[in-house]
Formats: sequence, structure tokens, C-alpha cells
Amino acid sequence: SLKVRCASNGESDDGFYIRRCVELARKAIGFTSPNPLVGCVIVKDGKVVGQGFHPKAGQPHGEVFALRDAGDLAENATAYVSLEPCNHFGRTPPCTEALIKAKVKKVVVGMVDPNPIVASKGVDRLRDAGIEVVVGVEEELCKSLNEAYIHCMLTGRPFLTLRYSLSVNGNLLDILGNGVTNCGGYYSKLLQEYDAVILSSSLFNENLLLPASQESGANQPIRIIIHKDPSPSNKIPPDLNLVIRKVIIFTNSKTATAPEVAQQGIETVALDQISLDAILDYCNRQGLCSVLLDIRGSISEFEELVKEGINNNYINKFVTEILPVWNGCGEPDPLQTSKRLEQGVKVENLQSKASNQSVVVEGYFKF
Ligand code: AOF
Ligand code: ZN
Repeated sequence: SLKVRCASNGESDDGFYIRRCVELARKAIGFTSPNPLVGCVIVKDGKVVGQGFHPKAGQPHGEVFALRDAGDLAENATAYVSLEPCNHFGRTPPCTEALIKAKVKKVVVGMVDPNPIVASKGVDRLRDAGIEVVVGVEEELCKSLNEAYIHCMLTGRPFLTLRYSLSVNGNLLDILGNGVTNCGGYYSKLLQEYDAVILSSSLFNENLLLPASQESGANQPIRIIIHKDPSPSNKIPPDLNLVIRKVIIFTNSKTATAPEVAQQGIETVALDQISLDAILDYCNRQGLCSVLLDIRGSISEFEELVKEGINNNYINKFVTEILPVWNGCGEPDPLQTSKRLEQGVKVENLQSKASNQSVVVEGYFKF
């Protein structure tokens, strides 16, 4: 809990305090993009004298909040930061200067910042100022905290996660399990981690407020709606704009730009062919670093997008929900049809967890 103020016996203190930084950083999940999640603790004589995290892009960085919290006690203390302190003027001034000015003795850094403007320059600056710096403590944990940010910085493309549901006997389903969209359910928690979620227009028929993350004060990702071949059954409803966050419609039909859509101020992107490439490009231009491709509703609408994603190595991560059903397969499965699958795609770091009556398996594509 946040009340813990010292490392427990027998553990590496450095690891303990960096894990604490990560715990603090997580308080801002969904709110810092395009900035990373960063936590900082200031420790003196084995006691935490200050702590903070980066709450939102444009606001001060984690180090600044922790230094403010510590006040004069920061002098001769050790600062722990889950990400290398920045050494540049962005929306906010450099954290290296704040740490130097506060006269900390030592800085322990979870990982180097992949942002090319920072990339070890923060560490160099601190060392030049005579501060002892340790780099790479709980590095894997710190990397997993900011997987989307790191991917975006290194590749210039958004981090893409594919989500889908399966029956126990391995058939693709078009639904979510009971309760998973409730507060604490995996789906509700998952949503708030993404800048954008790609959904099928067939969900217009359901309550479009769903899926909203139910976590209190949660980030609500931008909804990118795939709207192919508009038919009376999936017409854009006139009250679409009731949703809590921005909606963008990608369509391959000019007729989808019905007057009710324009009146609601909903942005429509009409393409001859809807492609993942075009959607990811759009996200990139909008500064959206993490995108969830959410396969449900009308599964066939996703067939081309999933194939494109797998064939071009666009998909970084998958989240598979296994529901407690055993059934036959209704539709052709877009997950089984890609050319790329003839050789097989390696996946790694599988993890599983329970959510209500479902089991969720997550992993990463290894290209
Ligand atoms: C840190 N601590 O808490 C964060 C850092 O526009 P700015 O000033 O917010 O700068 C954004 C960049 O600063 C971001 O891309 C990343 O390199 C770094 N973020 N650095 O020392 C923090 N959020
Ligand atoms: Zn900073």
C-alpha cells in the first residue's frame, strides 16, 4: 500500500523503491499519453521522504512532484525514478536541473528514456554534476509499464493490441464474457490503457456507451468505428454523439456521411478501402500511441484488417478472452486465414488471469 515507507528486510532496496515508483506511476494509467507513466520516490536514511508521479502530459514530471513533497529533505537523499530524468525543455523544464538544484546525492533510474531527445543525456548530465547514478534497476518491469510509449518512440508507429474472444474449444466468438466490462473486469481495465479502440459499426445496435471503462475517473479511448457498406441494420444513429469521448468513423462508402453524422460534428474518414495502415497513420498524426483492435460484433468486418495486421507485423500484443462456452463456429475465422500463418508466428511472454467466468491470456508477437 502507499503507506509503506521502508524496504522490507532481505530485499534489494533499489529494487524495492523502483517497484514503488512503478506502483505510483500506475495511478495515472490512461492519462499521460503521449507521455510515459513515471513514478519517483526520494529516500533518506532508509525512509521515503517524498513521492510523486507524472499525472498528465503538460503537467510537471514525477520527479518534480516528489521533490516538492520532500522539500529540504531532498538534500543528500537518493532519488528513485522509473524512467531516466529528462534533460530537455519540453512542455516542462528539465528534471535533471531540478534534481541538481535540490542537491540529491544519488539517482537510481529504472530504465533509460527511449525518447531520442533524452536517450542517456539525462544520466550524463547528472553524472557531470557529480551525482552518483545507477541505471537499470527492475528494468523489465519499467519497460512493461510503458510498452506503448517505448514502441512509439522507437518505431514512430502506434502500439497495436488485438483483442478477441474464444470458446473453450477454440472458436472465435463475437461477444464478451459476462461481467468483464464491469469495474474491476479485465475489459474495463484494458480499455483505459489505450488511446484509441477500433470497433465494429454493428455495435451501433448495442448501447454505444459500452464499452466504456467503468474504472472510476478512467480514461476513455477514442472510438474508431469501422463502418463498411452501410445498411439499415447498422445505420449511424442520430444520437451517437452521446458517447463520452470522441468518435471517428472510417468508412468505404460516401453515403455513410449522412447529415446526422455531420450535424453531430463526428469526423468521418472515407477511404476506397479501409486499411489498418490508414487507421494507424491517422492515429499517428493525432498523437495516439496505443490502439486496441477489438474483434467483436460483426467479426467478418475485421477479416481484412486482421490479415493485414498479421501479414505486415503491425500487431504487437494479443489479449484473448476464453469464455465458458463450447460451441460450433458460425462464421469464417479471420484469425486463421492469414498467409503469414503458413510458417506460424512466434508468440512470447504468455500470461493468464481470471476475470469473472472468463480466462484471459495475453502475449506478444515476436517478429
Ligand atoms: C521524466 N519524468 O515524469 C516524464 C518524462 O513535454 P514534456 O516536458 O512533458 O516532456 C515529455 C518528455 O519527457 C517525454 O517524451 C519523455 O521523454 C519525458 N517524460 N521524463 O523525467 C516524467 N513524464
Ligand atoms: Zn522530466
